[in-house]
Order: sequence, then structure tokens, then C-alpha cells
Amino acid sequence: MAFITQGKANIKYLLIVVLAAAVAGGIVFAVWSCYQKEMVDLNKSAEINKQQQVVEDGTTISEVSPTSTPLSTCTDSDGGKNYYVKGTAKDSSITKIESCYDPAKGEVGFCSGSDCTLEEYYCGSDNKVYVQQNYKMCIHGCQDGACIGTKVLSPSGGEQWERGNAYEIIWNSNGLDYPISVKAITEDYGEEQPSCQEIFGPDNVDPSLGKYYLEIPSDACLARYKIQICKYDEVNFEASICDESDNYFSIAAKEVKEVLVPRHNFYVSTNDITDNWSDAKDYCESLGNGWKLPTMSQLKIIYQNKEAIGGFVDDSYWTSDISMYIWFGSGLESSMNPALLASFCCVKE
Ligand SMILES: [Ca+2]
Ligand SMILES: [Ca+2]
Repeated sequence: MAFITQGKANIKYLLIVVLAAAVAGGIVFAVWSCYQKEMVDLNKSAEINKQQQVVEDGTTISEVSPTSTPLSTCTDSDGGKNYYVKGTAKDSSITKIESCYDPAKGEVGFCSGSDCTLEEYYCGSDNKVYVQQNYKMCIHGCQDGACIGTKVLSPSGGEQWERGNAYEIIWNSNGLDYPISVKAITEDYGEEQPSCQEIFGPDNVDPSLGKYYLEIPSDACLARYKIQICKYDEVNFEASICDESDNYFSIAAKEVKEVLVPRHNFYVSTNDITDNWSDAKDYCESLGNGWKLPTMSQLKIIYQNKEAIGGFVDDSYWTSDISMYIWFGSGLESSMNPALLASFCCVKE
């Protein structure tokens, strides 16, 4: 009996041990499973962390598709980190459209304030899409996938522009209503004792055009300038959103190539510009030193010597007499609407 009793006790004991082992095993398996899961997540977050860089205060750059294999192509429709244009960036595993982001609401059409950010996508050198997020990037708010504001692209600095010519100003803008101002401003503008103080350019440009041909006045200061584009707050009459070209460009006097007209005592300067009569007259006078449009009799002499002087084309050439011209193809003298474009040369006695 004792043996049987002891045997039963042993069986019970064995059952308890087996049960305990099973429970313990289950616990160990569960812990191991969790541990494995934790490892995957940790690995994953470690990988993502590795791809993230904090470039400057408030800026985070991260790879959007960290697990994708390197690809041969990546495209970004706004050409990179272009905060004032909404772009779409694409590699072979992902397509991302730039958007305004509010942490409380997620993707939004418009946001402003300290939590408002732009998700700016671009291609890395490894042909993968990256995202840059900066809570300070859109200082005037974010609208429809780009910062509200403008960015002057050209001129960018170092250009040499001449009086009397027109040059292309190029910008990006988003969320700005008509009109904006496009101004050239001298380096010394607003200084107490400026060597030359000049500001010129229109106040009524459509921001959506993205470019404007700015005419340099024939008497503009010979100085260094920047281009400033502004949206004015029409209630408070002050510039509310502005951007300037990154560096200075220079305005120089026109280079005059003068030729003494054979057997006559006056000089002629040819150029490759066509203009209306009034602007042609201003152009010649802007050269200084007595340069002006030729009289009809002077232009006849020039026409007769055009091969010897050189630089002429078969076109109409203005005289100083409003609307009168000579057709240099045949020497025909005639008149036309002075608002039309024609070639011209300048003379100096
Ligand atoms: Ca972009
Ligand atoms: Ca953009």
C-alpha cells in the first residue's frame, strides 16, 4: 500500500513537474517570442535612426524607403529642395507628393504657426527619395504643398548688366495674390550717405508669371544692386513677404564701339538691338558724350558707307526725325509708326 500510495504520489509529483515544465516552457517561449519581435522593431528603428540626420535646428532628414534596394533612377518634379513649388518625388518603390503637415491634423491644405511644416521630398545621391521636414521652414505658412512666399532665382549675383538693356528676373512663388513688386535696389539704398541711391522696377507684376524683363534705365546709377520681390500688405501699406537675390549684380555703362565714318567728321556706333523710336533715341542719348540718333542726311551717308563701316543688317533704321527711317536693304527712305520696332545706330560729331 505504502508503495502504491508512494507510486501515486510519484505520479502526481511527475504530473506537477511536467505541468510546471510546460508552463515554464510556455513562458520562456512567450518571452523569447516577444524578445524576437522586440529585436525586429529595434533593428528597424535602429536602421531608420541611422538614416535620419538633424541638419540644423528644427530640420530632420530621413530616408522614405529605407528597405528598398538602390535604384538607377529617382525623379523630383521641382528639382530638389524647392520650398516654393509643390513637387512629386519618385523612386522605383515609392511616389511621394509634397504636402503641408500639421501634427495635430496630419496632412492639410493650409497651415501656419509653429507646428506647421512642409514635407519637402528630394532625391539623394543614392537615387532614393528622402524627406526634409522643418518646423521653421514656412515662416509665412504652408499652402497646397509649398511654403507661402517667393524666392528670387535669377539674378543670383555676379552678373554685369548694361544701362538701356532689359534683363530677365526669374522667381518661384506660392500663395501670393496679384500684384507683387519687382525692384532693383542699390547696395547703399537707405544709407545716410549713399554714393548713389537708386530703386526702380514695377509694382504691378503677376506673381504667377514667374519672370519679368526689367529694363535698366539709361541713367541708372553705376553701382551694385540686388533684386527684391515683395508682396505688399495693402491694409497696412507695408512689405509683408519679400525675398532678395542672394548676391549683388552690377550695372555698367554701355560699351560703345565707335567708327569714324569714312571721309566725314562724325562717328557711328552700331548695335544689335531693335527698339521703338522713342527708346532708340533714349538709348543713344544714354551713351553720353553727345551720342544721338542720326539725322536723315547723316543716315544717308552711313547707308552709302555701310559696307566699309560694317555691322548693319537689311532692316529699317531710325533717324532723329520721328517716324522717318531708311531701309538698309535698298536705301529706301520712308516713314512708319514710331511705336514699331526698327534697328538703329547712334552718331557723335
Ligand atoms: Ca522637392
Ligand atoms: Ca517643393
